Amino acid sequence: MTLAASARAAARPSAGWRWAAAGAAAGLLGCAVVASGVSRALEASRPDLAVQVLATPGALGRLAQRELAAGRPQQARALAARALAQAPLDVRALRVYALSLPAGEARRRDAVMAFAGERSWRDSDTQLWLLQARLAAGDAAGAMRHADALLRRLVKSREPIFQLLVPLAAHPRGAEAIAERLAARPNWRPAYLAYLSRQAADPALASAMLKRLAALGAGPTDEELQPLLSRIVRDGQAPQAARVLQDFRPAPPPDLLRDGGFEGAPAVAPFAWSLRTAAGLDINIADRAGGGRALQVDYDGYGRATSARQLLVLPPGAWRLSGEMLSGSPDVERLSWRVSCAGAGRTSLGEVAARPTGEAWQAFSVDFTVPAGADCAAQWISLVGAPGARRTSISALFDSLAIARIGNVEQAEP
Ligand SMILES: [Ca+2]
Repeated sequence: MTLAASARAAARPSAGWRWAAAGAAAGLLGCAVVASGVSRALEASRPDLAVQVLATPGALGRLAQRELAAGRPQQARALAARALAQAPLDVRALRVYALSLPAGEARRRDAVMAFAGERSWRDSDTQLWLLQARLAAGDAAGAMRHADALLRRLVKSREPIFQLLVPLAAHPRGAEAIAERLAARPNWRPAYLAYLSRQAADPALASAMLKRLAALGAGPTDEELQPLLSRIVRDGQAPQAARVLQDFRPAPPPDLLRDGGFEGAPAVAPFAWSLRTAAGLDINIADRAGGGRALQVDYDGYGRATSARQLLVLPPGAWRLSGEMLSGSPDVERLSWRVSCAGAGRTSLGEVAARPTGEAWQAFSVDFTVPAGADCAAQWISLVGAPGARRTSISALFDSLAIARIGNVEQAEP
């Protein structure tokens, strides 16, 4: 017996016909689910059949939707009207009815869609249509109500909606409407801010949005700030990124090394220590005997590795890197601190090798000059491992790193 024949047989009028139909369909579908579940499954997979045997609003609505998608608006409207006669608030039927109205009835269509949207914030198709309609009408606040409803639910497919919102962010009223939503910290906020930072043609759009949020008392977290800084650095504008960071995290002195004492002072990547553990290299921030914390490195002296680094934006001029270290390892010279230009040339500006210190901490320093020019507008300070011929065991602690100007400041300025 085919599914259709079975359903027709089961559809004989009787007190329990719905149950019978459901039972027959359940047998055919080979699944032992409850009757209402089968009704829903039938509605979803064969709304044409479900209309014959069940005639539920759900089945009528689905069939109406199918007809509309197939380019038969009159049939769609008739089926939607049947569904609405039984269930006047069925959102799918409302939406299909509205969208199958002839072009001359745009006002009625809009009114029914708005009603459907208010009825259910969970119907994505309705919310998306309303979002686009509000955007087309220039109603930023209205658009954001629907965008918010969609984005809170569509965790995995937010990008197309973020894309719709990029032009909105470029207009003052649009940006204001977006910021109002973001200020409530919805679940889509970090993803949206990261998208805007990475994808907008001009990163100033994201920067302006973060400033709006700060003005609303809902400024960016470090995680929300980081994609914007990385974007600006990637665009080759590291000093600009440092200024943006300074706007949001005022911390004197702004341009120098951050958290040189490894005490966990607030910092946002890439203007923060980035520690990289590799084969033969273990690095972490550890407690220091006598109080405070320090950078601890264990290195086998064999792999080539950059273990810790931070982006700097030192203006041109003469500088001194200083710090203190502790190591009893004879081969510790294989570790050195280096300052180099962040531009394509990666020109090394200065380097100081570690040295065995015995039991006591010892100071170290190296002087270097930052040249003028775009290639050296930003610099990396890094702890690098220079591999030797044989493995060894190197253990060292570094602390109190600082960078300060030396020489005549007047002359050093560009
Ligand atoms: Ca320290």
